[in-house]
Amino acid sequence: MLIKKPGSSHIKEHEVTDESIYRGRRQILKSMGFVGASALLASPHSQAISWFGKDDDEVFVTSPLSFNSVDKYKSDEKLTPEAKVTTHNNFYEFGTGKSDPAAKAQGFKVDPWTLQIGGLVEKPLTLGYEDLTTRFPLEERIYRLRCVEAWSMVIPWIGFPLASILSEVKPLSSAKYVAFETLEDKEQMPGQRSRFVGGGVDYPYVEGLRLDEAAHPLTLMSVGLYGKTLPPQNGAPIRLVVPWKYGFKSIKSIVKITLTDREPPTSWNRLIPAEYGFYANVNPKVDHPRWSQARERRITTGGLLSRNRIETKMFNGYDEVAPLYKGMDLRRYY
Ligand SMILES: Nc1nc2c(c(=O)[nH]1)N[C@H]1C(S)=C(S)[C@@H](COP(=O)(O)O)O[C@H]1N2
Ligand SMILES: [Mo]
Repeated sequence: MLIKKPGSSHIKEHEVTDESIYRGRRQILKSMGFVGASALLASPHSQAISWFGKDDDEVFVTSPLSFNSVDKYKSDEKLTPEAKVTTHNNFYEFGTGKSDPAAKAQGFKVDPWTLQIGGLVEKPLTLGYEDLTTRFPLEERIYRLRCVEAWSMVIPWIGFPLASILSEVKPLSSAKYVAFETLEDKEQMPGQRSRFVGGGVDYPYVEGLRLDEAAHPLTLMSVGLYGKTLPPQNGAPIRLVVPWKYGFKSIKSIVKITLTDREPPTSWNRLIPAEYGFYANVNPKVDHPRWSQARERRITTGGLLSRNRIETKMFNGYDEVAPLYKGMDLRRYY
């Protein structure tokens, strides 16, 4: 649902284009407290609504979150502006165009929500909407996310490690992989109604990780970005972020997590196996059959600078994951 912005005197989100300004605003929000910050927004539903600059008089529904900023995951890199993060998306359930999700996912119902964690575990767990932001301590982590289409963003995610869930459900020794599933809802997701709108993907969208990848401390369950709950187009109310893998592994709007003993199917691998493998580690040395993966376009200001091309780094620069793949031929396991 798009909410009309109450007045014209407010700061426009798309004017917030770099980290220093973002930090400045965060400081203001913090010093005022959330209620005060909401009052600043002068909205009739001030507690629950924030504003995002889709355009001048439309905003997405989000809520402020409380979280800790973790030193290890701060960054000197220029952040991708919030207005870009929330309008340039891949979420084929809402269409294959980059602007489709922001346009078509508004009104997506995230409350109530049920996330079930089961399979080869000692203690299956079901989380409801409130649990997603209250059960595990939330952290802010600035991660790069690189799409297989050779663009990348730097995003201040909020979430908790997937490892927190795993240690609670206690995987059985037979568990070797973790399978993820997005909501299936043809009513709400036009891409699931038609092969054309949905890009031919088999729905529900599914993804998978090896258990050691899933348990790696970098692997994040994200519930927010830029200080607030996720807007629908970014995968509300909860999505995965695996920063050393191509973006398609970071599955959105998750309803099911299943521990298994065999490699789970993944949507893109099913659709075009020669182009998209199970591992999908960011790797500048292994080209996509139709284009090079050596460089990427870092999306920053949205102006001419956004065409900046930079070299893609192995594992997207997250070298600490290299031991997970020791001895593996990453050309074969792409
Ligand atoms: N359910 C679902 N999850 C998805 C996708 C999708 O189409 N459906 N697209 C993936 C791709 S290709 C990318 S690059 C990232 C984009 O995340 P962002 O829009 O938050 O930047 O989401 C991933 N997760
Ligand atoms: Mo992607």
